[in-house]
Amino acid sequence: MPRTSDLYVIALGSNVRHARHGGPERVLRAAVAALAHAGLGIEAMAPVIRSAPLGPSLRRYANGAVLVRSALLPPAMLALLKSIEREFGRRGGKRWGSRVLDLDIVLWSGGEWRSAGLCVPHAAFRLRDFVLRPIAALVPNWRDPRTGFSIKQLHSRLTRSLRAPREPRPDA
Ligand code: PH2
Ligand code: MG
Ligand code: MG
Repeated sequence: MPRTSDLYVIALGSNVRHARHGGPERVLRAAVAALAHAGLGIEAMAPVIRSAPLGPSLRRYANGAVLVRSALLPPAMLALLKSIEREFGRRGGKRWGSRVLDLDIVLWSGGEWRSAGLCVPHAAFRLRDFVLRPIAALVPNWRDPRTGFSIKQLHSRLTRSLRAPREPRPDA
């Protein structure tokens, strides 16, 4: 069967204001418009959340996720996302440093993909609340091809483990 369209879950992040688009949440909305303009079918967008920075940056992030339809294979999708990041003024910069726009492929309906510089599902998405929370609002029943857990299950396992150290043990 020829490949007519695949689904992708793309995570969006921003913690730097853009001169024209405005603050991080506006950057994410402008980025979704740019994805549509580039020919991707926007099926749904998760509510944007604010999150504390993970890593050295001090500014809070806006994080979000979109479900998109496209016939592109993962390497072509990655190249498109990188070109949109550059369009928004993103330059190389420090690993995990502040960024005006970050677009990551998290999930692909084709399952797993590995090639130079690209790993789908995203290598760390199961450990990040700011990635899983928007995606759980978007596609709660999508199954992670690696673990077999649904996004909803991955998210509740993560938030349980994040909260666990503060919970008194029954026998404490
Ligand atoms: N992205 C990073 C590093 N740290 N922290 C938050 N809260 N949100 C992000 O999107 C994020 C981050 C590298 O991509
Ligand atoms: Mg990222
Ligand atoms: Mg990235």
